[in-house]
Parts: sequence; C-alpha cells; structure tokens
Amino acid sequence: MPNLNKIQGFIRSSLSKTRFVVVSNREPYVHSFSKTGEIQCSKPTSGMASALDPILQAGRGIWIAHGSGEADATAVDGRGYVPVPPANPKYLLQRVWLSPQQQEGYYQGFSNQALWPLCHNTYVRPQFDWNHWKVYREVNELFAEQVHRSVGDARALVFVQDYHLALLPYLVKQKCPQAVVAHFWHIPWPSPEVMRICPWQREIIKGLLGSDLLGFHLPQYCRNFLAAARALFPQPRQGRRNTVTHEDHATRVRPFPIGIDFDEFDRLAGSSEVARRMQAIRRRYALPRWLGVGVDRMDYIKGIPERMQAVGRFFEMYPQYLEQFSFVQVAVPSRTELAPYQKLARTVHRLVDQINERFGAKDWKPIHLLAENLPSPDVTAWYRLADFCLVSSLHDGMNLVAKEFIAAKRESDGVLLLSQFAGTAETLHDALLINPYDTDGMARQMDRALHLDPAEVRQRMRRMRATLRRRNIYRWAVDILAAAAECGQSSLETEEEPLAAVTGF
Ligand code: GDG
Repeated sequence: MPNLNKIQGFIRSSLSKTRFVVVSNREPYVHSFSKTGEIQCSKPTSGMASALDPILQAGRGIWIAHGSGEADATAVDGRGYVPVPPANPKYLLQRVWLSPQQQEGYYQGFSNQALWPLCHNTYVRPQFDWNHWKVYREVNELFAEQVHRSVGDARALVFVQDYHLALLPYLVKQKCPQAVVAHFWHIPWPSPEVMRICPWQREIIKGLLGSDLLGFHLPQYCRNFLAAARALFPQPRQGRRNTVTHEDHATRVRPFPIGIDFDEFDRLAGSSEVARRMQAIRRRYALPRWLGVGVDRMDYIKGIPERMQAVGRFFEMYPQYLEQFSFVQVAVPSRTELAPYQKLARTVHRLVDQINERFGAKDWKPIHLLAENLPSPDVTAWYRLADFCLVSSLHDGMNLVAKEFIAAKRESDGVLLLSQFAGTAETLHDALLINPYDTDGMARQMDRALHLDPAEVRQRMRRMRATLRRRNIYRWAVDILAAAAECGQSSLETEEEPLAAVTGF
C-alpha cells in the first residue's frame, strides 16, 4: 500500500534539485474574513487538492492558482505569494488575479459552456463564443507568465490540472524550455467526431501537445485523444504507440485513474463525530427501514432528474416500499450563474415535489432533497446510514462519490449502484451497474440492491475496498510524477533508485 511518508521521501529525493510547480484553476487554500474581520484560511473540498498538498509540502514547491477568496488579496505579499499551510508553512501559493470579465469569459464561458458539455455526452449543446475563447487564451497566457516568473530558466516539473488550462503546456514550453510539463485532464475526452465540432480543437490539442506527459482517467479517453491529435498532425512513420509528435516534441499519453484518500475516509467514517451526526440525522428525519443516497454537485452530467424519476418509478413498481424506503439526495449548488444549471435545479426541485406529493404520507417523505454543501462528516454519516448509494451520471470522467461511499462503509454493508457511463465503472467490478437512461432498469436494480444476499454484499464490498485502498490518491499522484520524471530524465535530476523500491509498488 502506498504510504504517504515513503511517497514524501521519494518526492524529496527525486525532486531535490528541481522546482516543483502545480498549476490549477482552483486553489488549495482560500482566505476569507471572519465575522470580526480577521483573516481565516480554509481548505476547499477537493480530492485533487488533498492529494497534491502533501506532495508539495514534501517538495517545497509552488502552487499557482486563481485567487478566488474574499480575503485572498489581503493575505498575500507584494508578489502575490502566501506561504501555506498557515500553521506550518511548507510551500508557496501564488495567486493569479482575474477580473470579473476574465472570470466570465475563461471560467463560466469557454471552460464551462464550451469544453464541459463538449467533453460529456449529455446532449447539452456547447456554446462556442469567440469572445469567451479570446479570454480563455488570454487567461492561459496569464497563468503561463506566472509559471515563467516562478520557474525562469531553472529545471522544473510543472504539473497542470484540467480543462481550464488546455493551452498552458505549449505556452510554458515556449517560455521555460527546461521545464518538464505534465497535464492531467479530469473529465472525459470525447470521440474525434464529437471533438471536431469545436472551432478551436486544433489550438486546444496543440496546447496540450506542449506536455511531455498527458494523463486521462481511462484508456478510452487516451485513445480518443490520440486519434484526434494524429488526424490533425501528421506523425512520423515509426512513432510510438502512446505518443504523439508535434513540432519535434513528443507527448506521451497515458491513463492514470484517480483514487481517493481511502484511509482518511475510513478513519472519518469510524470517528465519534460521524457517530454523533448519524444519531442527529436519525432523530431529525425519522428514517424508515431502508435508505438510498445520492451525493453530487447539481450538474447535468450527474443524471439527477433521471435518478428522481427512477425513485418515483420504484414506488410505482414496488408499492411495498411505500413508507419503508426513503431516498436522500445531497445536491450542492454549482455554477449557479449559468442558465442550464438554473434550469436543472428547477427541474430537480419540481420532480422531488411531485414525487413527494404523489407518494408521501404524514410522517414519511419519499425523497429528502438537501440542496446545500454539507460538511464532510454529515456526508459520511449519510453514506453510513444508507443501504445503497445511487450514482447515475450520464457521463463522468471518474466519479469520486462512488469511491467515497465504499470507503465509508467500514462494516462492508451497503451496495453501490453505479452508472456504466462513469469512469469508476471500469475499475469497480463489484458494483451493480445501471443505465441512467433506463428508468425501469434502475428501479429494478434498486429493488435488487435491497434484497441482495448479505454475504454477497459483504464480499462485493470487501473486494472494492481492497482495490480502493491500494489504488488510492497518493498512488495516482506518484504514478504521474514518476512517469513525468521519466519523460524528462535528461532535464530532471532523478535518483538512480527505481521508484518501486522507494514507494513499495
Ligand atoms: C471532476 C470530474 C472526477 C459533493 N457534495 C458535497 C461534497 N461533495 C464532494 C464529493 C466528491 C466531490 O465533491 C465530487 O467529486 P466527483 O468526482 O464525484 O465529481 P466532479 O466534481 O464532477 O469532479 C469527475 C473528478 O473531477 C476528479 O478527477 O472524478 O469525473 O467530473 O469528493 O464528496 N463534499 C462535501 N459536502 C457536500 O455536500 N463536503
């Protein structure tokens, strides 16, 4: 099992003479003002941030991200740096400032109205707006300048996150030729047929081809990318299988399925705090015999209306569950300034009201909709109370909720109902698969989940827990960093000792 201390040791030794830089849109620490006007610092919930934070702490590097907190500008020094973590600083967070117009064009515009729907097969039409694209390019340039300011001509490993920064690898390579660049794309990469509708697909792919290493969750996303890139840029005759060459520079494309901090979720699930929350929930909600749970950002890729419809159909098909089963849906408001997200929230609220009106009774609610961001111990308490978790994404790069539910089920009870269109389905073979477009099929699987033989439930759960414990978030990070270091062996100083000897895998 990858162990954090060993991994930190590896990072310390292999990156000792190399500057390590992480670049992402979202920051790992946010500053805000308390009621009394003091600056306070918090860590937003993000698997990626929790994985890379300890690695940066070991490597004493720099994290460059958009400064989005209300007190962010007050917390930094004159150059935009703030040492983090606040109690015991180990690395520098460098904030990039964006005007409201830049946030609108780059983040809400091109990232979330063009690239997000383009990469997910959800029939939400991408909006290609020339002005959004212009601002997206401008903001990527801005990030590249910050990287250059931090790295200069030094040897560096620059690890870029996600679809907000597709152009960054090429720009960084131009400004910092000594840098080794790795990029991880957290969402699916669609088939070339879908991708080619984007008027700027060539520029986006060219931007990503500045990377020495490009990572996706699944082999299929890698194949889709390779096909699109090779169709656009002629390749040398004896090119390598997982490599694309562009302007005499080779990019290796490889899958790195992301994991979670399994031990941390397991620990939290067993804590007295979660036990207290479970008691409080039981008192407040008067829960029936059986419970199902769903936890998502309120996003159209997550298939929440489809899930609500399936719950309604479940009561129609199996009326014996009336007053015996409730479904709780945590739906965190997300991207609320965009019309498709506003419409989605209205649809979900309406569906829930209809189902509750039609089937509800005096002391029993078929669906509890919690449209808010709950603290992690509350989410974990709901996982522990539920008989099954229903993940019905219409398309999802990976889906971490499915993995967190399993980590929270320490007694190996509970069943995972998982969309076959979530990346997670490729690695968790003991989930009950569902098709979110098949309402009756979903309702049947819900019934099956509640009647599965307890021995089988435990067996499935134990196997999934063993997989997730092994393939955890630290392993993901180290796999990528080791592969990136390998790509840039000539420019990065790596230890002679093979990685496996250090990390134990
Ligand atoms: C993108 C890709 C890929 C949700 N509600 C609450 C809450 N959450 C947390 C979950 C989980 C995270 O948010 C959601 O992660 P997902 O992976 O499920 O989905 P996306 O946000 O769409 O993430 C996805 C991921 O990137 C990583 O590469 O897996 O496919 O779309 O951690 O627990 N956390 C708290 N309260 C909530 O109410 N505290």
